[in-house]
Amino acid sequence: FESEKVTVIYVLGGPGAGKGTQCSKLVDAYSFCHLSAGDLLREEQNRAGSQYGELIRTCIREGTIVPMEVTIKLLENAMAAAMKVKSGEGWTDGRGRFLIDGFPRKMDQALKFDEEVCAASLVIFFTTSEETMQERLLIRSQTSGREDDNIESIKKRFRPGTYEEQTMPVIRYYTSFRKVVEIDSTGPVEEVYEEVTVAVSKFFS
Ligand code: UP5
Ligand code: MG
Repeated sequence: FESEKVTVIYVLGGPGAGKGTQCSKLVDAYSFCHLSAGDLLREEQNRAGSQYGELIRTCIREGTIVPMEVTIKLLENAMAAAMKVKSGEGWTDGRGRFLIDGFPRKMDQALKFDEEVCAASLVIFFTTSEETMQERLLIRSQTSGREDDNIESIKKRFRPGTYEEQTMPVIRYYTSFRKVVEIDSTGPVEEVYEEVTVAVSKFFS
């Protein structure tokens, strides 16, 4: 697909900050195609014959970042597929609208995706306390079946060095281009969503 024909919004924030929840709500209101990098990796991990299955499983369990070539390829393929299926469907301005959730988590990923696939127009960044995030993940663990929703993996996802050192530079980078909208995601889902819609409506107006 041609990068001029898509609008990309990155949705970032710590584990359990509410990225997936808010993206699902936005999909209904703005006919976005929502691509969660984590979900795409989990799908690939379970795909029979995938050469990356074991690698992805280990990274997700250990809360480390999967080599970017794998993630970028999955995102690119999913975008191309959505452009074929969805074009014309609600994308009235003729541009594909993508919410990319949980990616880029590292500076090298950001630069490579911007350069080789498409530059992001906006970054929605959810912040809340680690306590809140951990509590949410523990509740979700009762039903999610996710291999990283257990206290050991949760602790690893929060360990110093992953989020602060790898993802925060990405936020600072896009902040320098005035592309970041930071939203406190501590409150109830609907309250957070109100702020999200303000940011997104402004962007599309
Ligand atoms: N919930 C949500 N909002 C709430 C609110 N306002 N009030 C009360 N409850 C709220 O939410 C988590 C839970 O909280 C849910 O039960 C929800 O109902 C509730 P969710 O919206 O699912 O949060 P989200 O931010 O999406 O959390 P997630 O766990 O998905 O974030 P992670 O960043 O940890 O997970 P992700 O799937 O993105 O990545 C998983 C792993 O994949 C990474 O650790 C890494 O190993 C790998 N990965 C890569 O290697 N590269 C990538 O580019 C991406 C992922
Ligand atoms: Mg998620």
